[in-house]
Amino acid sequence: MATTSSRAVKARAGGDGARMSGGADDDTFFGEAGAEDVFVFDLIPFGSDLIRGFENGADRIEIATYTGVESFEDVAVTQDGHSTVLSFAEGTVEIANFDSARINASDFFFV
Ligand SMILES: [Ca+2]
Ligand SMILES: [Ca+2]
Repeated sequence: MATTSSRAVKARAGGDGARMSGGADDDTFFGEAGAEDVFVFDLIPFGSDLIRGFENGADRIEIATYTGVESFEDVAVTQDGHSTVLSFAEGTVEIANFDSARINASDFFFV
């Protein structure tokens, strides 16, 4: 059995949007088109995760403040090819096929 990636698919949205959180390993999240999905990062560390299908204005990224990230000012946003990469104290989140210029504080919940 061929393994093309070590990345585990842990969460897949469905229905009217979902709250998705992965493990400490590297996860891939699949957002559901047209649904308001919330991608939750609340582990120390949460790994190097990947979000596919992120919808600007509909989907949100939720970060637990006890990970050391308390506001958008604590998030480093960079562009890597076609992806946006968010770097936090406890991991990174790659948003596939997303322009980093579209990321702002309204895309996050800090809880
Ligand atoms: Ca969605
Ligand atoms: Ca993870």
